[in-house]
Amino acid sequence: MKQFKTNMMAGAGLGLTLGAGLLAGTTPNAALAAPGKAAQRVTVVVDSSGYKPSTINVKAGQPVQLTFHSKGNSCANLVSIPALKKTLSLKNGQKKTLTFTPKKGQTLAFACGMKMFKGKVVAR
Ligand SMILES: [Cu+2]
Repeated sequence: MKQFKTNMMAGAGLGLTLGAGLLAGTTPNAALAAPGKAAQRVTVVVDSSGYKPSTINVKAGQPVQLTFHSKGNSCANLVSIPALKKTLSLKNGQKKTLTFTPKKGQTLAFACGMKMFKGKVVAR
C-alpha cells in the first residue's frame, strides 16, 4: 500500500513536469504564428519637403515595422521619435527601420531636428 502511494505521487509529479514543459515550449511559437499578428510594414519617404506619408494609420497591438527612406539631403534626415526614445540619422539613399507595437489610441509623433517637418503614427 505504501509502495502504491509513492508511485501515484511520482506519476502526478511527472505529469505536472511534462505539462509545464509543453506550455513553456509552445507559448513563444504560438505568439509568433498567431494570425493577425503579422508586422505592419510602412515606408516613409524622407526628402527636402518632409515626410510622405506624414500620417500613418496602424492597428494597435500589432507590431509595426516603420522604415524611413531618405531620398535627399535635408534636415528631415534627422528623425526624432520621442515616444520611442529614438533619433535616426539618415544619409541620402539610406533606409532605417524601427519596430514597435503601438497601444490602442497611441499617437507617436516624429519630427526633424528643428521640428519644421512633422509626422505621426496613429494606432487604432
Ligand atoms: Cu528641420
